[in-house]
Amino acid sequence: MTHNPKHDPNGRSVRLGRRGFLRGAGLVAATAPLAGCFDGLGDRDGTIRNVMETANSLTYRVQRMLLGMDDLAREYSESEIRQPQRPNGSTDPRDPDYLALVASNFSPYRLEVKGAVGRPLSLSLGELRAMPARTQITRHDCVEGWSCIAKWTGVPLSHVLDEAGARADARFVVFECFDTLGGGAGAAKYYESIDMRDARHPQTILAYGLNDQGLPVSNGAPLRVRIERQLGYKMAKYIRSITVTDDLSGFGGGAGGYWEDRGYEWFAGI
Ligand SMILES: Nc1nc2c(c(=O)[nH]1)N[C@H]1C(S)=C(S)[C@@H](COP(=O)(O)O)O[C@H]1N2
Ligand SMILES: [Mo]
Repeated sequence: MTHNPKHDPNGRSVRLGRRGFLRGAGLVAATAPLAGCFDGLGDRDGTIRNVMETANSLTYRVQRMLLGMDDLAREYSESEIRQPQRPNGSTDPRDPDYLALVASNFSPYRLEVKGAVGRPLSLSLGELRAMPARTQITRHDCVEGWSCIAKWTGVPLSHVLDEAGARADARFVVFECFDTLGGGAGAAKYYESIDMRDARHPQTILAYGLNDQGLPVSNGAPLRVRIERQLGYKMAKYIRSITVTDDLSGFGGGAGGYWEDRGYEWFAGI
């Protein structure tokens, strides 16, 4: 499946999702329990988005104000996992370097951590799995209007950033991926970026496990990021490197992500 910006809910650029809004207002308990994967979320915040400003920078500031630094996204119980996590975007990368990793069961895989760090790292999956782990059952919201609840296990990104000695005042973390998305002249490597606040958020993990199993190829093996307060397209799968930087202009088309280069907003808070 691919995203067509024309089909993007027209308020996505300014969306202040119901969850985020109610959480900000302290009304989480009033939201209906949601379970499994389901469609039809397109209108869920129609009222709110219509009254919000359109400038992404303003949205960003407003959401940051409402959400706070460390507010947690809602976590669910085991019984609320009803279906497998629905694979979307790239689900079976054909890039030769990725296929080579699949062929050797990811044993040669190394996560590169570089940029504004005191100690650049090259981490094997064994090293990542030996780090402190966090498991969380959370809801994934795709901009296309579907959601899934799934259980993710991985190492907090903040731990990896600490190990690498990431510069404390650096602004962004960029994820570069193995997969190429799109065809013909539009084909490009997937990448994403987040600010340091989301990078250091306690629920931001580099996940290698899904629903108590290893992460499947369709969901981003061997490593994908979870950023629980933003939409699905921010959560890079098939991560090959992490770069700490103040400047997004050197990556992809310069807008901070594959979909951002094609018109999506950089801050996709929900
Ligand atoms: N590398 C990479 N990451 C990606 C994508 C992709 O195509 N390539 N798609 C994004 C989108 S739009 C969504 S909704 C989620 C889908 O994650 P899932 O396949 O685990 O459901 O991954 C995101 N991360
Ligand atoms: Mo998505």
